[in-house]
Amino acid sequence: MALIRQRKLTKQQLRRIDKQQAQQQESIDGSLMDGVVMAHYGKQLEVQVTSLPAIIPNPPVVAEGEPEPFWQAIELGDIWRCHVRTNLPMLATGDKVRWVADPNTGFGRIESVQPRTSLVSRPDRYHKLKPVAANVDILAIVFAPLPAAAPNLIDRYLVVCHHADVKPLLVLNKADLLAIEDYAFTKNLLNEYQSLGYEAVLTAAPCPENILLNPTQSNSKQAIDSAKLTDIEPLQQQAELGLTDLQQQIKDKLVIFAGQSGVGKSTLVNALLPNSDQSVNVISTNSKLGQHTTTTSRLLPFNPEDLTQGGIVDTPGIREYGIWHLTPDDIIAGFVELYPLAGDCQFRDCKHTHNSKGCALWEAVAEGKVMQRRVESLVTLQAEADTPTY
Ligand SMILES: Nc1nc2c(ncn2[C@@H]2O[C@H](COP(=O)(O)OP(=O)(O)OP(=O)(O)O)[C@@H](O)[C@H]2O)c(=O)[nH]1
Ligand SMILES: [Mg+2]
Ligand SMILES: [Zn+2]
Repeated sequence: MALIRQRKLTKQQLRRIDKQQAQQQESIDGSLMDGVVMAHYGKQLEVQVTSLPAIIPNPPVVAEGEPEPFWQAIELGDIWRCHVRTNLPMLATGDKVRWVADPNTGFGRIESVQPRTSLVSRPDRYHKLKPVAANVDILAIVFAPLPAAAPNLIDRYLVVCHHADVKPLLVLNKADLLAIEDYAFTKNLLNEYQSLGYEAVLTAAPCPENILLNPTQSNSKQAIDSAKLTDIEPLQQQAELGLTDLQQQIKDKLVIFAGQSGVGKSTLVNALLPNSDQSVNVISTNSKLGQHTTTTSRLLPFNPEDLTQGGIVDTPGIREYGIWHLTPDDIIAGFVELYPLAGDCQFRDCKHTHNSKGCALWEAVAEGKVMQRRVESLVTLQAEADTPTY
């Protein structure tokens, strides 16, 4: 039996306790404000103030001659380092939170997290699922004629989008290179995905290599001479419109850019952010803070003063996206045109490989209804997810 002496509290004492608790709650409620998680440093997060608390604390009155104590005023748009209440789930960049700021220390504490519209997470190298970014609206899947596009990687990102509830947007960058005939394959790839119903844009990012923007440079001249000249003008217009098109598509949205190294993600991001060297600035801010420079992802807003105008989540995490945490069913669900057919396979546990007996997917390939490479891509991804790597 527990040896706790139960003391009977008088009605008056109970009332007093209730009142104290209510006062405490009220003071937290009065200090609560809205914020958005801008970056993640292990246990600490950076949160931007998006609404002020109902009760704004006043700085202490300092007597003359006394040293002025530390005081961090709470202002809209400021970014605070925050701890997280222990009972909360793992938070991610993009999370909308309710939090309190302590002007005496300059630190905040996150009290709760608002429901998410989407969550991109990925398994870390120990296969533990980690949230990468929350409330992302669009995953821009960037590919290019050079380095040559890997269709299997595009399919992988489409599966990721499906699983995370994020809308995919295919971005064929370096459209200027399409002036070179050898790269017709890449354009064709874009058409294929469009025919599956995915939104797509064609862009040429402003940079010295862009042969449409710098047609007189020697390397551009060479490329243009080898291309059919008649093709260049419409392409030029299309690519120029493309960047505006991309801008329109991601306006007021939170976007992640994913894709192979060298396809031009950073170049595009810099062109899309008003303060083009923002990503460089962020690094210097980090080093000023001294420690915790490793960040999983960071939100770069289109308008730093108004996060509702969206922005870009810069995340290294999405680059090599493992799919071990997905089931074969999760994966096929990300193949829009194949998913409805899977139930028609002769065997319920059909692996959809080329020689699978009675495979509805391969029948559809034979009838020219679906693309063979998509079925092969599905099989590769399902096999990868099925392989225990530890
Ligand atoms: N011709 C041409 N070159 C481009 C275009 N966009 C980017 N580039 C060039 O391609 C190279 C790679 O661009 P990045 O923006 O660094 O590529 P990234 O996708 O960020 O690469 P990682 O950071 O390694 O993942 C740079 O030299 C860019 O100048 C484009 O539209 N046309
Ligand atoms: Mg980059
Ligand atoms: Zn099958």
